[in-house]
Amino acid sequence: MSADASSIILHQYDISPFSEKVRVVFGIKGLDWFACDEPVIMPKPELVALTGGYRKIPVMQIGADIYCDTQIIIRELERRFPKPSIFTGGDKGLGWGMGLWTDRSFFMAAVAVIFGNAPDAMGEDFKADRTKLMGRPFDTEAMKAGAPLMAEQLRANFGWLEEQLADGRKFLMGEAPGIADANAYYNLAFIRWIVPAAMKSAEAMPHLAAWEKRVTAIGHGNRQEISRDAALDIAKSATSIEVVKADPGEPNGLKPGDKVTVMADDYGRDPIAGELVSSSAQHIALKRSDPRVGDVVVHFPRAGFLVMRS
Ligand SMILES: N[C@@H](CCC(=O)N[C@@H](CS)C(=O)NCC(=O)O)C(=O)O
Repeated sequence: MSADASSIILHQYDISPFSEKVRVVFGIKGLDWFACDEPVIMPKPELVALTGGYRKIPVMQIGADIYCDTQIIIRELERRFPKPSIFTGGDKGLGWGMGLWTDRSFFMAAVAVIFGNAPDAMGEDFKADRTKLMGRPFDTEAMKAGAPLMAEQLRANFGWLEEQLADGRKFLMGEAPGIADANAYYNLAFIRWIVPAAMKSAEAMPHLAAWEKRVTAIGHGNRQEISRDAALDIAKSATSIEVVKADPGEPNGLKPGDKVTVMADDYGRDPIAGELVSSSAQHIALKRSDPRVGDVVVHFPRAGFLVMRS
């Protein structure tokens, strides 16, 4: 099967932990998807042509709709492919909020432990790129010094998962896997890929160790590959499905047609400019054009992103 305007294309790379979060959701939902491999460091000309400046990974493309950040990617997957749901245990709402724990403090502890223990896992060009991305030095010497402290943080985070699983449930919210599992799992996967020795404290937690294996066994759905050029061609010939819609509840009166810029509030704060198409408490969609991809609509979550009038 070759990809078309209705195919799910994930702009990703294999050792990207945030991509793993989405790949687990593909697995839970049993989806067919195309992996479009992107560079690990800048420049990423094809990705930026699609997003208008957002450079983080993953980005999901379906036709001419471009979804930036795992929160909005997973929200869109749940909307388009509701069965099986990722909300398996009454966590609709809390499942999203949990992402701000697992993507920020839990993830940062994992990063510090990984690169503190394996300061040379990536080259100098990677460190320079991540210094620019984070707006502060990606200092593996400092991470090395901090790794013992961060190992304690990591064990505490693992410990919460162990406590959640302690009643013998198979997954974090019950008998079926869902968003809570995808949120938590990718941090473990990231550590296991690069510094498996740092998984000792997790392996000492029997429920967590069994759960990790269970989530690994879910797999990633049905993956095929697509080139960056082919993905861009699909965007160029497709039309966005996003419908113009004003949100009367917009706190600052934003409405369709307004020129705005959107940027992440943490790292990788490159602003993305466009014209507002629709918005809600959880979603904002901007129309923009690029010579290579034509008219596209770029989607972002609201929590964790700043919207400014341009
Ligand atoms: N909040 C973002 C975080 C994404 C993120 O930090 N991704 C990492 C890779 S896993 C990244 O983009 N690193 C810089 C890069 O790949 O250029 C999300 O949920 O998608």
